[in-house]
Amino acid sequence: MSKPRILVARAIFPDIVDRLRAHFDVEDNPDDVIWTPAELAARLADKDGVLTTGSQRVDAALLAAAPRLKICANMAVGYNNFDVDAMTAAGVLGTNTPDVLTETTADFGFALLMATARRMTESEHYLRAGKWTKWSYDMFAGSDIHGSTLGIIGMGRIGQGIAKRGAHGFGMKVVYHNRSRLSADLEAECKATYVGKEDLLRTADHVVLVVPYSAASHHTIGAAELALMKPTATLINIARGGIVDDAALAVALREGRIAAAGLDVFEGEPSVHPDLLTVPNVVLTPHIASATVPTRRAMANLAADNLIAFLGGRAPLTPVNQPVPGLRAQ
Ligand code: 8YV
Repeated sequence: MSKPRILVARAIFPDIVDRLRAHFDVEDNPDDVIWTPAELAARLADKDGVLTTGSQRVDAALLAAAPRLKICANMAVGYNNFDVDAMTAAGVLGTNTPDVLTETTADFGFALLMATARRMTESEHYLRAGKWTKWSYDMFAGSDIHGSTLGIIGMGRIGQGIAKRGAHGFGMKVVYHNRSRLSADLEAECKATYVGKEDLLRTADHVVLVVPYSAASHHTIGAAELALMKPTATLINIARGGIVDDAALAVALREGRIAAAGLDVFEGEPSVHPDLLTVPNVVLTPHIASATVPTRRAMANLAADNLIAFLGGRAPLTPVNQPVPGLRAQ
């Protein structure tokens, strides 16, 4: 019997592609070419499965061009690149990579918070530019982390990881806002108090965004929300571009309406709003919150395991939908 055919749509660890080759006929993308949606669709015309990353859109048009496709395994916990309703209606399973990146991403969120509050990149640029000639009392004076109030919007697994780091490691008071409240046990574990979004924005010294992207969370932080924040506050976005109105944020940073921001994700990335590139009080990183070698390997392996299980007739490990089986061409 011939093996199922899959596409590994972006370059990933070669040994994990080899692991997939033991189960499938694999077309991969070792040069990491960024295909247009039409080029991706053409490659999927004869495939049973695809390993995608968070930047590849899977929508009704793509599914119509891929009549044999049964599974899209995202190498990402976020799956806003999937039109889940269209996939479910078409009988296509989606999977993601939860849990394996939680602690690594929470580490990074906290690192970005610290770098932003303590003005680490701004001061490093100053030093590298040869401008450091003397000590002065207010040179790169930032804001404290220990003992301050940490506000987390989006209290899923990663948000909880950041809360624990803040509460247990730095003695922060943690408040959070989420679609639903955590159980009393989880609130106690995270030492976190549920508050309304406005309350959080008004009282937090550091606001961290970890909410999944959807139409409902688009521009969770815009000009009106920035206006509620303390002028000394920092804003950290490790969630998705589009959660923050980047143009409004650049204005707020330039006008000193908030003290600083740390951003790992951007509207329209890899493009970055030009105004964010010219304000000094922002730390910018290229969507690397999950980027450690062990975690990226765990993500790729979990995406591979989902393909191997599902196309091998077994239950997927981390599904995001429940399509009716048998709707797709064999
Ligand atoms: C990925 C992410 O690196 O998991 C996610 O949702 O944002 C990152 O860990 C990115 O989406 C590429 O797949």
